[in-house]
Amino acid sequence: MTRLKTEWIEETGLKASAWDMSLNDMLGAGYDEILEAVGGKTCEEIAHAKRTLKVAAVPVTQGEGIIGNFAESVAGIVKAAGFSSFVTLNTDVNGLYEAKCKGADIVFLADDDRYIALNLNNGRIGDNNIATADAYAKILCRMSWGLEGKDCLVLGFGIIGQLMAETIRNKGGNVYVFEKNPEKKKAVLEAGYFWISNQDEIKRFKYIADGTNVGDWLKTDMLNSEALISAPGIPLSLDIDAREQFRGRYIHDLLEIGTIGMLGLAI
Ligand code: 2YJ
Repeated sequence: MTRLKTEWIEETGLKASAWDMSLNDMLGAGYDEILEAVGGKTCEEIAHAKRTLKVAAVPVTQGEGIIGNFAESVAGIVKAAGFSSFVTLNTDVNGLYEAKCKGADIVFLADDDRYIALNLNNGRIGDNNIATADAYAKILCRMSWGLEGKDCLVLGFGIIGQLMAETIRNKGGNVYVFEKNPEKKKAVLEAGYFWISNQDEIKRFKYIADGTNVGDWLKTDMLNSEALISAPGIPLSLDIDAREQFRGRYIHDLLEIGTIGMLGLAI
């Protein structure tokens, strides 16, 4: 799991509304649709949640410690989605206590291993891995006007890759997995997916979900010119030229889509 860096998320909170608009431009769907799709809620339920729920982001010092701007970014994203939100002054357990005392219904918090949204009223929980993978797989589905019967390539068979593969299969897609680690072949085949280890084969695919966490390795000439790429992996695989060539054909962010999906699961 990639640990975010302060400088990567300096403007995330401030730009969270603009990113919602960009998603709407590119996909005809933004935060509201992610809340609906990942959380399985109706738009009435979501509108009610926005009016009534208070969300707190609690900084956590455990392990490698606080990432500057992390809790602020989370609160900013939640606010941009239309919810009331705040960052607690205190950290860890004391921050959780503060959140509850100040009337928070949902708390967001992350340590080095897990990032969750916990609903203090009903016990619902939104895990970042589950929410991120589900949101991005559904984004790929939307970008592609449905995945039924389509050959889809999942890059990387880590946690996010595995979860995206499941959602893609549930959407009717034929799942191929490109993974460099040969030890994962057995698990890929046992799960009923096709195994690809030759990088040249990536070019065959128009529908790609990228769960790898090595930046800048995916070059323009490795990709199908019609490729649509849903890319939660951090850092982004596409190199600078591919980012330019595939502008509007790939979706990637560092925190927003996953956080909104978590909120969808927690409300
Ligand atoms: O509160 C803080 O500022 C920090 N404790 C945040 C830590 C964020 N955690 C991570 O980035 C980990 N890599 C886990 C993320 C899980 C996402 N799949």
